[in-house]
Amino acid sequence: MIAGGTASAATRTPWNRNLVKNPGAEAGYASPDGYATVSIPKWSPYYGFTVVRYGELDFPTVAESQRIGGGSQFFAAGVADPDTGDCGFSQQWIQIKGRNAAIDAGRVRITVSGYVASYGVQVDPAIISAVMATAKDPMAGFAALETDPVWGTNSIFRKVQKSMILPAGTRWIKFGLTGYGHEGGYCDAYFDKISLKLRLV
Ligand SMILES: [Ca+2]
Ligand SMILES: [Ca+2]
Repeated sequence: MIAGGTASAATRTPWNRNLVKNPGAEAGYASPDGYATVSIPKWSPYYGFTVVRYGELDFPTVAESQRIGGGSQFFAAGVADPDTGDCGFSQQWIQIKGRNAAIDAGRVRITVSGYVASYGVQVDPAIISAVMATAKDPMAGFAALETDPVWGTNSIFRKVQKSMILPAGTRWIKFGLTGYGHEGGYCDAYFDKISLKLRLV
């Protein structure tokens, strides 16, 4: 009994812990100029989504990183797709293990949070989202949680946060960082210190 309990506790998704992997863009390399894309450990980036070094010309400064505890790198939606004009986004799938009964009883609260910023006064909205799904399948999503869009912050980061009760049937979460439109050719939706936590209520 004790051994079995320990084993199942180890495989269960923990409460009150950040479930996002590489949440601060610190794993892997930054873009050499803020424009070129890079591979981002633990994330699936699309279009121009990339990682930028604090202090890169025309991007948030090292002092701004120090103010928010942002480390040396952050995420940016990046260069807009030249054909469609679409901004980049990045996703990771999170599986919730061993919590089905609590979820289906309406007793699990999800909270997403992070720091977001954009360039100058440009309308380059940044949104953090979580799509609740029954399976690891883009077609299996049935509910969504999104932070309020933020733009025009003059490269100053703002903390955003949003939460809800996880709907019954949630087994996976498709977590995403998205630039929702842009001025100029670059989608200046910046993200850092991203978090997704579950807690029992
Ligand atoms: Ca960072
Ligand atoms: Ca822009």
